[in-house]
Amino acid sequence: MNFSLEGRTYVVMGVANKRSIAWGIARSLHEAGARLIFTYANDRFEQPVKDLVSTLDGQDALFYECDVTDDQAVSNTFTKIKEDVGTIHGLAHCIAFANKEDLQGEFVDTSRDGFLLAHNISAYSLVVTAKAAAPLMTEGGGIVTLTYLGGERVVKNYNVMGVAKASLDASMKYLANDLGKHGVRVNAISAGPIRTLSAKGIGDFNSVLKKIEEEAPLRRTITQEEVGDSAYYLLSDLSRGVTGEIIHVDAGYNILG
Ligand code: NDP
Ligand code: KAL
Repeated sequence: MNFSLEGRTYVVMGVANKRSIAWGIARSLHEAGARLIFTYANDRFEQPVKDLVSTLDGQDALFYECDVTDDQAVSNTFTKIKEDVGTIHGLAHCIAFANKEDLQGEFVDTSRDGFLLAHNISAYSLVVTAKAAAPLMTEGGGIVTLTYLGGERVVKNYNVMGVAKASLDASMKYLANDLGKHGVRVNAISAGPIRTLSAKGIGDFNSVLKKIEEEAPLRRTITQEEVGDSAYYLLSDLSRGVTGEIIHVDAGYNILG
């Protein structure tokens, strides 16, 4: 079995900057020989993403704007991708958003709009992109999304995002069941805390990282590269018998009681 991704094409959604988990995934896929397609929420991020990708040697990437809250934008994006490359072999979905005011205080205070926004961008977006992307995976394929422990149990301040991640996790499993018959596998990586743009400005993030360093079985936090390599596993034939799974890339923290 050849585990190189030479001759394969993957869509990476959610690179904001060099700290993004999506960027760790892009680098792992690039090193394995894959051709990459990047999508970003609006054209404000086009040049920064292009500048980052120019640092990848010999990468002949494509770029598309795709706001995942817009059904037509998602559908248009994958129509264009089909026209431009034909077949794709996988997709990394690294997208989440909640209003800042809903990521502090008590979950019970979440507004209807805040609840719906978080679920729209962070969970439904997987469903709509999987529907648009799967038909392009004519040789079979893989979809990977990013989740967090706060969807499985209560984590301070994660609040509405935890409920959205629970929805994302369940959506991932239902999608795995629907798309498996077409040779498309759907899995999630539950990453440990990493300092990214999303995590910026969130109170207490340092103390979260410190707790991981003190208590996680590996006694350290994890990196974008480590998530990237697990995504490579899930998007390659190495994991050909795996679907509907959540792999924790979190230095073992989730096993603690
Ligand atoms: P980043 O801030 O780097 O990435 C978040 C991305 O979400 C951005 O690229 C942003 O795009 C994108 N996004 C937000 N709204 C939309 C939208 N409407 N349409 C399209 N894209 C949108 O943070 P991370 O790398 O940390 O986050 C990636 C994923 O990893 C998220 O699902 C997050 O929940 C998950 N995760 C993160 C952990 C961490 O500790 N950092 C831990 C566990 C999971 P743009 O910049 O173009 O607006
Ligand atoms: C318990 C943890 C501490 C942090 C609490 C909540 C984190 C929620 C993640 C969520 C994606 C953050 C936001 O939506 C931030 C947003 O309100 C403001 N930021 C932005 O708009 C920036 C500019 C853009 C790029 O961000 C997005 N997302 O578009 C959780 C920690 C320990 C683990 C984390 C950070 C998990 C996670 O899901 O990211």
